[in-house]
Amino acid sequence: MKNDAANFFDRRGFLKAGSLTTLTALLGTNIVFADRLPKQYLPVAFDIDPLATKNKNLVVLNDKPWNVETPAYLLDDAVTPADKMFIRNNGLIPENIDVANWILTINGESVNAPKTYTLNDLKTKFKPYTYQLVVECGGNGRAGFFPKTAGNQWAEGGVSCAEWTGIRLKDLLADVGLKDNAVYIGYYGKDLHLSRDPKQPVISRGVPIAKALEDETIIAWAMNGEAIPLVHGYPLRLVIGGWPASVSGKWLHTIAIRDKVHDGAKMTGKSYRIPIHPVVPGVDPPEGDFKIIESMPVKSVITSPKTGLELPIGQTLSLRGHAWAGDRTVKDLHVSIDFGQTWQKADLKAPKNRLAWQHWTAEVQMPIQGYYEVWARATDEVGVAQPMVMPQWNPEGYINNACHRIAVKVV
Ligand SMILES: Nc1nc2c(c(=O)[nH]1)N[C@H]1C(S)=C(S)[C@@H](COP(=O)(O)O)O[C@H]1N2
Ligand SMILES: [Mo]
Repeated sequence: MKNDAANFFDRRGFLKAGSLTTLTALLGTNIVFADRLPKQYLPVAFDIDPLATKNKNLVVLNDKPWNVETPAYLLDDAVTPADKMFIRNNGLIPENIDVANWILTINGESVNAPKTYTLNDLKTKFKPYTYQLVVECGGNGRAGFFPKTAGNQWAEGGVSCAEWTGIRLKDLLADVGLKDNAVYIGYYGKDLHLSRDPKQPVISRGVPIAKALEDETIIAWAMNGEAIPLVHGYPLRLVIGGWPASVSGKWLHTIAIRDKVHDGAKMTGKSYRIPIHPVVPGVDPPEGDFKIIESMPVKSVITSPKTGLELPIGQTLSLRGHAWAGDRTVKDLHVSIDFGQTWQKADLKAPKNRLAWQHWTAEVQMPIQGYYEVWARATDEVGVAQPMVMPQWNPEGYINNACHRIAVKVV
């Protein structure tokens, strides 16, 4: 039953007769008021929802649509497993996915002629590649902005770095044939608007053609060596590392090659945009004064220990985590136990491939008993470091890359 909650409902969102039989059999008794279950609801005893395959310690920020955050200590794996991957949906997970007839269409003003591909075409006609890619929500860190901004209050866990397998978008576009005037791409996915109106777009974003044609921009059908989980875009997903994750379109069915900046849902207005010029916190300038977020800023996370550790005096504290820097690499990682007065260099590894996060480790010694914070600070290859406190405030609460802090009590 894993991952298939949507298949339990009919087109109108009510339990199918067949599903009811299955659930009754599993429960060993009948569901007395089954006909009164709200649309899209399963008996809670089954816990079949997008989280059915998720680690129970993830934090649900919203369930309509699903927005689920991974606490920092659960990001400890080198490669993020499916059960610890954050979820960010803008609409409803598509229902009744027909994999056998799934078609990817490439169209738009800047293709010579539109072309379609079956999943099998993609898997057999092009060379597959596997990359580990940082997928970080543009709103990750929003909870740290003051004054508060609207939107899901992500702390630090709206980020993942899984291994994605698929084909290079550039190989596919070479097969389609582009015109010289291509400037942007835009994706379309099969998810439904919260209103359930199929004509209402949910989200349709994209990137400039240069980013689209990078080696690591892929159309993926597998994550960590298995089919992509439903909630993460099954059966096909665009994966673009290093940029706001909103450009990595799930449940992908169409990519438009545009002769202008893509103008799909959440591409315009103030969505995924920040003011061109710094603003005083709390000031919301007019739409024309915003620019699209491109590469994400340098950032790091402490994944071990979990915040709140009690450490016996005299014991060395081993720290570890990851660091990443959008399109750039991370050059240095430092840790501090004295609120940023002094910094100690950590051991930092190279990324597995471009646009993957980098692992770091450090050992620190606390001098006396008492309360400490461990701060981690990454510096990218051009020397830009994470701010120790809140960076430039922006009205939508994007790209907060302040140092991650954990609490440690030496007893
Ligand atoms: N079709 C579709 N793609 C989407 C979204 C969505 O709502 N619909 N959300 C985007 C946003 S804002 C984020 S942060 C990532 C989240 O990816 P994940 O849920 O697999 O972690 O998916 C992106 N791709
Ligand atoms: Mo996002």
